[in-house]
Amino acid sequence: MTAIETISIRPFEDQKPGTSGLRKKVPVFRQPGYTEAFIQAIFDSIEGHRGQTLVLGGDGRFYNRTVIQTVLRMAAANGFGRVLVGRGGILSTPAASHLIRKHAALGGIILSASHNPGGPNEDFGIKYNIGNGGPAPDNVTSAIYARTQTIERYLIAGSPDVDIDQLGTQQIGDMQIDVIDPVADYADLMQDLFDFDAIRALIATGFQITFDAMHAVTGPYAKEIFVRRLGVDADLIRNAEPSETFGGHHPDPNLVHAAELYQRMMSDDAPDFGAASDGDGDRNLIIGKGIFVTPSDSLAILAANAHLAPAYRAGIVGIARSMPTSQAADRVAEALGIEMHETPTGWKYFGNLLDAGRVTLCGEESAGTGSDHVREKDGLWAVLLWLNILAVRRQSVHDIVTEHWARFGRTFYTRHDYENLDAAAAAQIMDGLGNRLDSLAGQTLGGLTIQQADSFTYRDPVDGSVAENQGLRIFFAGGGRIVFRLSGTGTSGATLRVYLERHEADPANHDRDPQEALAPLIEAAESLTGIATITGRTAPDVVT
Ligand code: G16
Repeated sequence: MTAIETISIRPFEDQKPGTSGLRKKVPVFRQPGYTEAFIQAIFDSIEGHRGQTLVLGGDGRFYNRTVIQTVLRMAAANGFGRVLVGRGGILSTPAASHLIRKHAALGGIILSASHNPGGPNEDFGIKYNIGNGGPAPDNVTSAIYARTQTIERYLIAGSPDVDIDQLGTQQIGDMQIDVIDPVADYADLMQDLFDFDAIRALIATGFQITFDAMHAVTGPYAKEIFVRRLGVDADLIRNAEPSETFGGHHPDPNLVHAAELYQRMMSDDAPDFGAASDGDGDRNLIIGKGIFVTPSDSLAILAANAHLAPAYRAGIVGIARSMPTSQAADRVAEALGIEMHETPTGWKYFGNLLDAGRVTLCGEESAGTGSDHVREKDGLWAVLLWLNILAVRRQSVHDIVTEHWARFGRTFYTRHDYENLDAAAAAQIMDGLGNRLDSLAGQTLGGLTIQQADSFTYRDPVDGSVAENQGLRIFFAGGGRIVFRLSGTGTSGATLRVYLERHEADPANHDRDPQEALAPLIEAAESLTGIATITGRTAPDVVT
């Protein structure tokens, strides 16, 4: 008989989930009872979990293995019937989403702080996904948070560690634990969606692909899919051994943290196609020889070409993008005569639209793209859809992108991040602008006229739920837009994100540098908010 222990605890005040689950520094999670309190709050808030199946895995970062054992013991004590856990405690976020759907699990717990660094003093995270495979929506995360504020005990089985490194079935009391291959099901799903023969044929012509797994979870997935199933040269898969500290780097696939890949793709002897993914495998970076494709453009181009891949041959029914993502995809939706939805930042807001069959593709400026095949963004899926399109069109990434711009116009886009700001200063900037929104229309800033200004509110067309205060939007005459928003994924201080865009129809101007093409808007952002005066920062920390 396995003993079930009831351990008394006091609530922790700071367990409010952010954009994507609870993210904190490892020492915060290591406080006695902290991790257990949050997991118990999840179990206490989901009804009917007795006897049900839970999917469990993480991105392999420091503390992953410890928390996997804690969740297993607590799931047994709370009466779950079965847990499917990835071998070594590993599951990429999209692979976990797929497994939840495939096995009709009640939900899943994914341990990840995404693109944030890992290590004893770095970041860790816990997120709960519901039965559709997607991130818990606001009503679920609110219930979890409410429970963390009153929690007084957690339940845990007094059992030894489970061997998570051997495939097979084990038990804790009445609960069955299946340690499964984290890669196989996901790789099969990708092979079902895409034309692997066509991609293999493209590679056989000498088309060179390089992929940077950033020492994160996608290494084993990339080896199976790209090397074993598609014939990519193994030497072109870089940083494919997952590490608990991501080799000491940020597993963030952007031009700052994947700078080496970027330099290589801009060199004279660059491969034809370069890509990277993040800590938990849901983000993507796409770079062609000599050309970086912004996530917003990538969504638009994938939407315009998706019908070239078997899974989307019948056409896509609709597109959704997060509000700060550029409006490039809207032009494609208009041309295709399909629905277009604008949601708040956070993949959880796409779930209802996908479940209702209103959209097929979703995307975010924060390097996330995905489809209705799972309910998470999916880094390798995006890479494979690009490869499938390239295999059919037999053109370079550069030509595909510039042809897209010639047809739809180019939406110049950039995001400026001010990281680790004093919370009061960040609030002063947001409140200062937020309080003046009603008086801005008609004002002119450096030759740009403000047409409209508001705070974004989303009404979900499927269940009618409302999300308010999702970012401040300033629209200018002529189609320019600036969005101001505070990040919900950081673990120290506040991060202010400023998103800037404008549409340019004339192909003669499409080669311009985005920072230069957006300079008047960048200046307008400063005069609207006084970021430099309030924070003392004269330039953003990260420009993407
Ligand atoms: C998470 C969410 C995304 C969101 C991103 C950025 O991504 O899943 O939907 O766009 O955070 O959020 P923020 O601007 O609030 O920092 P990930 O990859 O970190 O899980």
